[in-house]
Amino acid sequence: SEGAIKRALLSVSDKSGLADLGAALAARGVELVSTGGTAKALRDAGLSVKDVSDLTGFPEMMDGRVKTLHPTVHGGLLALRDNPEHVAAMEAHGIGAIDLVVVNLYPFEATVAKGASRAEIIENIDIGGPSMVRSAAKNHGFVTILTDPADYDALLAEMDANGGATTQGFRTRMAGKAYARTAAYDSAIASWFAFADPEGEHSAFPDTLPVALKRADTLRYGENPHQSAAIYLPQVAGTAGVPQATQLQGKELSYNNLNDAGAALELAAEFAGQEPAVVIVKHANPCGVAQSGSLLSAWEAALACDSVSAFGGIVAVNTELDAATAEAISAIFTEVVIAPSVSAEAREIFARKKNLRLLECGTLPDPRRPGLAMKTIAGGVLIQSRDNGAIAAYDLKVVTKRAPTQQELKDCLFAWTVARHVKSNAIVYAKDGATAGIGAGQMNRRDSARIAAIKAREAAETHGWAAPRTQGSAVASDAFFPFADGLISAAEAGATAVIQPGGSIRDDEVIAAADAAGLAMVFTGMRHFRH
Ligand code: 93A
Repeated sequence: SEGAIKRALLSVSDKSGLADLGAALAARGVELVSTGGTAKALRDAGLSVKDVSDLTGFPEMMDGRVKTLHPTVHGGLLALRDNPEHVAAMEAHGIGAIDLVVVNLYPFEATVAKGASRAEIIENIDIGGPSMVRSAAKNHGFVTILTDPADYDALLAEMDANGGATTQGFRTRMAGKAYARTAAYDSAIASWFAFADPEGEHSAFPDTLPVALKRADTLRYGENPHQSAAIYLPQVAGTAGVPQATQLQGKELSYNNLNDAGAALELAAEFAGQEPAVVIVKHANPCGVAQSGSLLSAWEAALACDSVSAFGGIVAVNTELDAATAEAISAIFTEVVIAPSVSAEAREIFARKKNLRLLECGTLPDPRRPGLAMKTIAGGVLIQSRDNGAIAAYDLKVVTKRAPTQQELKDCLFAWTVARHVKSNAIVYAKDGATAGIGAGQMNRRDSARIAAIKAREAAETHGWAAPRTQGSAVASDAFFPFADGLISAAEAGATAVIQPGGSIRDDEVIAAADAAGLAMVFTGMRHFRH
């Protein structure tokens, strides 16, 4: 009938569903034309197929680099069937119309992901395939383009419902999908050249940023129910994080769950290979972090910091989650738990909490890895290298008369590690490897210090401690104290040691105040704003 598909060109690297599709098209009277490997697969399935080389009069050559790049193919794809001049050109040059194109491309992304050689990667840049895809998609007024085996059944249903033709709506939809595919394909190629080519000159900030991100999932909603959301992942081998983790149980992860679990995991990863550590996060800020001889005691210490905020929290740990800790975590309402591994007993314990989302991530992300961090603002996107800078004990400069004791130094470094994961302005008190009070996200540093101290006092009341754990603690500030007041309030809260970047024009005043209060203070020389 009018517009029925009479001739199809099939050229696919991913041959899944090919034989069934070929048979279904043949049964509907469609002539099949194919490139080498595809033609062979169809013949092996007992179908009769014409070779593209018979159409073009040229053999496939140069290791297949030139197979379909020919006017006979592209003329058959691009000719407007209702344009007399186009039709005349087809007749004059012996070009037959091609009504359907089924193409999927050389697996460039998978070749990169498997760590192939540069030569193999280059050879997997498909040229003829995307050319046919783009020609067919441009001429979607007449030609149907399929680039995804998932659409084969829909094509057959279309044909059956329309006397062997497809509807304009279907062809338009498939054309849009086809260009999205070739755009993503070229993005992946451009990304590889920009960031991964072993012979390339890499810049973190190329003139145009090729982003090869693939949608992994659509989410139920975004940060709020009236916002829509989806998660996209980089197509890079060896990426470790929350989206790559295996969900062992529980409800679907929400946008906020993913965001919070990401924040929790990044902080837990700071303690990779060290003593057991527990991080509890709420609204992307840690509300309790501790390291201890056992995971259970780390959990207890982390929870004690702010058990009110921990309700409905997101928990990340740096080591295998054991039964005792699972039991303790289960005792309070927890949204998400993520661990490198979860013991069989711990899994059974969590299984009683049907809604709790339990994730096993295998390896922890490397906190020092390079990468880019993005943020949208009205009118643009800000991109920076991720905050992977770090200091070690030997980078610290003692600026007070008194140097920190070994224990104070340990607590300083612990507080500093936590502070870099707290939204600015961040003030973190820590004692004996546990946070004692966290002040986050305030517009001035003194308020963050006050809030941290208030929380520590509340924790002391809750637990019936004689004094808040800020007594004898170390305090970290993510950026320098611009005035002495913040430091004085930390001393009043009982801190005996301070870690901060330094670098204020009033450093002298701040150091004098520290000396007057008998504090030991170290400068890191590195700031960790986080907004
Ligand atoms: O090397 S190419 O860029 N040159 C071409 O002319 C060409 N035509 C189709 N690659 C080309 N293709 C690709 O070959 C298709 O996109 C498809 O992925 C693959 C199918 O080859 P075969 O049928 O031999 O398995």
